[in-house]
Amino acid sequence: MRNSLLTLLALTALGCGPDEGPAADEAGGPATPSEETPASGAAEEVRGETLEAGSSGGTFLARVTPLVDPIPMNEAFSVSLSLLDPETGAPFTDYDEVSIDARMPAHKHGMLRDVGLTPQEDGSMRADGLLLHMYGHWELHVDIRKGARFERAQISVRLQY
Ligand SMILES: [Cu+2]
Repeated sequence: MRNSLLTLLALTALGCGPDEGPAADEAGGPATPSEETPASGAAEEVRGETLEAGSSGGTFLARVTPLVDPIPMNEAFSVSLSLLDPETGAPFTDYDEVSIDARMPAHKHGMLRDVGLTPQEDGSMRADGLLLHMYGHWELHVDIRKGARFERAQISVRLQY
């Protein structure tokens, strides 16, 4: 009985076509995504917990949703990034430049990678190429520049064993 069940599982796995994207990791942990938005684009079905923080001067709210769950160690991953007006919740666009980076404050080092930001149709941005190369406490830095003024929102991420 057990053998035939294993065979069936193996056949099911083989049945996944290459154009279906990465299979959802159902054993990924207790957290299930709280919102299941229909994917408008390709292969963005897996989403981690949304993290957010207000900027230092209260000008904007940064919202980050990993497009993978859990965040992998020492492996590039992507996040969805949205900047919002803290009072109205409307998309915040009053800046000249935006960037996202990550640092490990306890070790005084950064991420060693540049992150590309791509605007999305819904007003958010997709950040590709984030890579956390150690376990522990990281801070995501979302920085905007408006003229000569800079402002940062800082989001804590704990990468656990
Ligand atoms: Cu470190």
